[in-house]
Amino acid sequence: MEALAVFGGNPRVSTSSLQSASATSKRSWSGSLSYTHNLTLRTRHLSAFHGSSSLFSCSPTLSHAKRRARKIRPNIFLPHLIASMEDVEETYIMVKPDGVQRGLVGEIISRFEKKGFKLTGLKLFQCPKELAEEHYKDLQAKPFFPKLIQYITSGPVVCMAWEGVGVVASARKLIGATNPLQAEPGTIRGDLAVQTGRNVVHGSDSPENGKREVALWFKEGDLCHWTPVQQPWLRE
Ligand code: IDP
Ligand code: MG
Repeated sequence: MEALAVFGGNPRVSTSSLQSASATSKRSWSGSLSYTHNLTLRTRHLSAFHGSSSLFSCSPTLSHAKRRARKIRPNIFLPHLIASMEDVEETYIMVKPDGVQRGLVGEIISRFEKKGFKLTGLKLFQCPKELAEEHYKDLQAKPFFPKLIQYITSGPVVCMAWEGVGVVASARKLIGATNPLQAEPGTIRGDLAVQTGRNVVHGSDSPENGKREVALWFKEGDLCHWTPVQQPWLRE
């Protein structure tokens, strides 16, 4: 390898031979790495790097011939590169109508914020019946389905998209068991609710459903791809 150059976050930058190795949505890219010999790889969360200088010791402005003459080898710090390519998931979190009515919106958002995940979408929304039915289509055969749809459409919900490595499973842990009486203290449902039919919050149950639900509740233009300043303090 000769040299690598770091570019800022254009999510629509070039394709690559390495890109196919990563089965992630375009939406979640926030940066790119470009190898000067027509090898371009895209990665995320370059802000997790402590600037390009700590990653690449070889100046990208030197010509190939000059570098060869000087026998300069780039010093890529591999752990940073690997960490940056860890699978960033997205999850759909929703404060249900009871959570909104009970004034728990701030409390619930705060739990995910404090944990260190990245908020990429947020809106207060009156959910139409069709959307609620589509969202919960896997539960269609359950006897509680009609009541569930009535509950979810009974008032505004707060829709959120969150992003991060391991965010789907971690959010489920933060939320707690479906039945709030069985949810551990310290979890959202364990601390703030008493009944399954009023369990204040929803969280996607798999990375696939995370993508599906974020796409269902948000238009691409509603989502914000940004780099929190705290990122280098959250992931090495
Ligand atoms: P989850 O929200 O923990 O993923 P699911 O089994 O996917 O739990 O159920 C979706 C939602 O359906 C629950 O959060 C709850 O609001 C509702 N629900 C599930 N089981 C029951 C039930 O037995 N009675 C009433 N509502 C239920
Ligand atoms: Mg579920």
